[in-house]
Parts: sequence; structure tokens; C-alpha cells
Amino acid sequence: MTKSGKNPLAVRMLLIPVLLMFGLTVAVPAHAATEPPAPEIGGFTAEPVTHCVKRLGEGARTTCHTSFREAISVATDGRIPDAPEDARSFVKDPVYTARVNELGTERSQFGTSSASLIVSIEYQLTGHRGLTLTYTNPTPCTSSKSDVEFSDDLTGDGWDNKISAFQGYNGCYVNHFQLSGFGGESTGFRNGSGNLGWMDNRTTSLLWT
Ligand SMILES: [Ca+2]
Repeated sequence: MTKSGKNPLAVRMLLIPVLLMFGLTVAVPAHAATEPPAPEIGGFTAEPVTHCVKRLGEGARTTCHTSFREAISVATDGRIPDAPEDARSFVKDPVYTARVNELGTERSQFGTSSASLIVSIEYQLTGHRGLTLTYTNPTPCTSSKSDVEFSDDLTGDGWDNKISAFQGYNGCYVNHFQLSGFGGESTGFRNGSGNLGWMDNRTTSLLWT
């Protein structure tokens, strides 16, 4: 073997710093470019708050927004563009409740109004706080409370076992079930709740009437 031959140990000694340099120069900028640092709250790194809108019925799809106001605007096809950023203030304000429900009344009586009506807002935390999931449907709920009008299953969704409170709109009462396919424990149909109690963080499927 000559001095310039392939000594396995020498090759490994050379490769280690080269690989380290390659790893650093590639990984650091890519990581920094795609993942900006999350905001820190009280010394803890927090995920950005998101407010999602899930359209039931034909062409079902979900969009998520960092602004609750924007989520409500999207959920009402721009008919309520001025909701407060604080989702709890929105649910507690009878003026906003009336405005949401008026869109359903318009729809029922005149066939006008937006194509999208809020049927419930689900909250991540008790007291109607935290992240929100706003459900919409093209029609309001019927006055009968013994029919099932729409449904959703959260299996595989980020909202599975996350709901702690909710509010129904446009005549809708919501039943929250523990298991996929409307099984296990359930809350029964209710118009709203600030605390789901024994069903806190246990909802996997929902029915609306
Ligand atoms: Ca009904």
C-alpha cells in the first residue's frame, strides 16, 4: 500500500468533519427558512392560535385562520366581517348571536342570504376560550329536535378529543359523542355549553338537529 492509498481509518477521519460541515450548512438555513420561531407566552413556547371553519354538506372543506374575525367572515361569506378577535366575547354578545341567526332566517324565508350559515362554534377550552372550530351549512336546522340533519366525524382530525365547550346557532342543537360513528358516551342534543363536563376533551363525532 502506498502513502496515497485508501487507508480506511484515514478516510473515515477525513469524512467526519466533512459530513459535519455539510450537515450544518444544509440543515440550519432550511430549518430557519421554513419554521419561524413560535411566539413565547409566559416563558413557554406557544403554538399560533388558529380558528378553523369547516363546511358541512356538498363540497365539504376546512380552512384555518390565525384571526377569529377572519374565520367568522369566511364562515358567513363576508356577511359578518367585524366580529371581535376574542371568540368568547363573540359568543356572549346577543347582538352577534342575533346577526348570525338572522342570516338563517333570511335564508329560510326569502331564499337569500349567504350560502354559508354558522350552525355551531366548538371551543378548545371551557368557558368558550382557546382555539375554535366553526361549522357551517347551507341551510339552518329544522325546528324538529328528533331528526338528524348533519354529522361529522373527527377521527384523524386535530380536533379529535379537543372540544370543551360549544354554541349552536340557527336553530341547531348538537350532540357530542365519545366514539367514532356516534358511539360511546354522549351529551344529548344541546344548544350550547361552556363546559362539557364528563365529555370534556372526549368528543370524536357530532350530530346536529
Ligand atoms: Ca332539527
